[in-house]
Amino acid sequence: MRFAVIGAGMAGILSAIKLTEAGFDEVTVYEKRERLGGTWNDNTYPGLACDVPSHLYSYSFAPNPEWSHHYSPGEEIRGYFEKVAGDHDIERMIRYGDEVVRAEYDDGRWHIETASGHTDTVDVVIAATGVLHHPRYPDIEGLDTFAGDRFHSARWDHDVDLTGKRVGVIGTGSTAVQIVSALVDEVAHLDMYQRTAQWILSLENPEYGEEEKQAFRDDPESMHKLHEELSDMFGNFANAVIDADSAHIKLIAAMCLENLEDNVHDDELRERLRPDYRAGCKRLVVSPTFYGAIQKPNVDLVTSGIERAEPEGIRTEDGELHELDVLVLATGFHVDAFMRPMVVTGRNGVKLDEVWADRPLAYMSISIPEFPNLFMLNGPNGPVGNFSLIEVSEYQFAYIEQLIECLTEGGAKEVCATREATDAFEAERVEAAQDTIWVTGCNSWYLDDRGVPAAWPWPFQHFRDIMQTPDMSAYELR
Ligand code: N01
Repeated sequence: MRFAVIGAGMAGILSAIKLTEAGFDEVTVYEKRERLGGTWNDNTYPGLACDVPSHLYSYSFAPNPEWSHHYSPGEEIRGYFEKVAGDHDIERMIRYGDEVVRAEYDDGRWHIETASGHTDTVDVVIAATGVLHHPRYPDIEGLDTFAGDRFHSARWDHDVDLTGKRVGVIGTGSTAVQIVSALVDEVAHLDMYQRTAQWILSLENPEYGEEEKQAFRDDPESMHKLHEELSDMFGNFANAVIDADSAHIKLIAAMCLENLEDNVHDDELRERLRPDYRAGCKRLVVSPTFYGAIQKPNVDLVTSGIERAEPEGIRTEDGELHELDVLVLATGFHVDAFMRPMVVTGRNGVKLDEVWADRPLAYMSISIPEFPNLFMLNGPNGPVGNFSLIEVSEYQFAYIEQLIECLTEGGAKEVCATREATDAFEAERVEAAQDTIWVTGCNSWYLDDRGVPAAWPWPFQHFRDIMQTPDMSAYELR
């Protein structure tokens, strides 16, 4: 059996390790960038960190006693993935700097083509291409006329020295909040352009002291225990957001409100920072430092809408010109692209772009009808945003391994979800999504073009349970 894993981020590295452990040695990981790490390679902006605790945002099989903080910085996380890849000797399988542009299923195998013209033929494709991956640039008139430096948060230009500059940050999501908090003391002036206020949960981020790290080194079991405890804690959060009436989501809302009331001192600024929708409706922003940063004298929260960009800066709807040297677009991602723009062709010439013309869908977010032996990690409508995606990927991979066994031991040549099972799954998912906090009156990247959350709307335990064993009646084996 030959495998192509697409993407050397967290999920691609996991796949390569698990396939190797299962005894497969014909595995190539295609990575379009020159380094592994996926989102932790793309994002290098100041203040980058993960708001999932580090001891949870770790592979269960690779606990790390060296985490510096409860929520460790991005470069440290990328370093962790590099170390795990090295420890498991999978770097040799990664083909760097070559993007897969085409995958076509023909004669029972997948034919892969990369941007450099390299071709490969494999039995199984694992798409580990990420979710928050394709930068979304704002549609702002005159953006190209801005004379200063300008870049998206996920394409940070480290050649631009921000010291003493006037910097504008567009956006108020998790990314913008981290950037503003990190830059405030470095720049001369900072404007944050807010279209929508955000609820902010303040969680402290202590360092791990040497004694604590030594205790983890001496007793790796304690890290497993901590991983489990944190997983349960996050399970509670996941359960809270899928039930808009839950006591837990009300508690989170109260914590966010208290943070706003206690920590923003100016009445007028506090009102401008107060969201007009429920906490958790958008993906919750976690920051113990943002309110401190936004109240510094060199920072302006700009709430008048953006009229256009001009060579000197941003003109807002109130007529004011905000002069800037640098403009940062923390404007999020196209979350419905998944493995596209890769051209993927399944059985009988069916094109993924056509199957996903309305919107992406997949059975259990893993398998697409008519695309046999192609499995996705963190595919459409999965548990994104409110779980540790590492834990999610581990469950998904264990499930995919059982589908692969149908090919290696079950005598089948093809396995993929049926159309009926996929449609039924999707209908149940859409129905359940109506009870979630995500549909209580806000705009967010969770919502698809119909306003239906493109996310997993069931309890965390349900996800764990359902990933244990594939229901083979939902699959077609040939
Ligand atoms: O992107 P976003 P992000 N004019 O889509 C605004 C994960 N993450 O990169 O809300 C003006 O959340 C837009 O405004 P509005 C996490 O899952 C995790 O910040 O649409 N503004 C919004 O404020 C997160 O949710 C960590 O009205 C415009 C912002 O841009 C996800 O990544 C850290 C605009 C986009 O926010 C995405 O976060 C960072 C326009 N034309 C990210 N267009 C962790 O710590 C867009 N906006 C794990």
